[in-house]
Amino acid sequence: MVSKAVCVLKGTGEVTGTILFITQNRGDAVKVTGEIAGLTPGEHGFHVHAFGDNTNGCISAGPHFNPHNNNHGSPSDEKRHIGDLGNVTAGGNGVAKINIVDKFLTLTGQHSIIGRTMVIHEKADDLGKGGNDESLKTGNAGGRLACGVIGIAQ
Ligand SMILES: [Cu+2]
Ligand SMILES: [Zn+2]
Repeated sequence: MVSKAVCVLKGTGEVTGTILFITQNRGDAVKVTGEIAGLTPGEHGFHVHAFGDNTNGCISAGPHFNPHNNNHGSPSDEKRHIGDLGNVTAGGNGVAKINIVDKFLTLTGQHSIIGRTMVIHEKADDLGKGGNDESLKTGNAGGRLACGVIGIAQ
């Protein structure tokens, strides 16, 4: 059974984007594709945050989605937040093209990301290697430029 989800990113500034999530079978890796525009060139932290709540803008999405109580890490780490998708890189035109395959994300079951929020950050995510407490929580990725709730796609 193919599962699909979609997320439209919006913020208070210029940053916008659309992200698609697709998985072939329950338990398979999730493919994440899409585009984010209006960014400054370079790396920007990109995570699934815990709550699908936008009442006070992107801040209401809470911390990184972390049901196993791990430290923040890199997408390639065995122990990390489920929501840790690392960085996306914007080119000189401010557009980041996203093409990620992730084995920890899931669109089904208890730890499904549907109903949670995708956030694109102001700064690069240090992937837990920053050598301070904040690095192990947020990757020091700074402010939240845009976000959107992950919903079931057509
Ligand atoms: Cu984040
Ligand atoms: Zn994290």
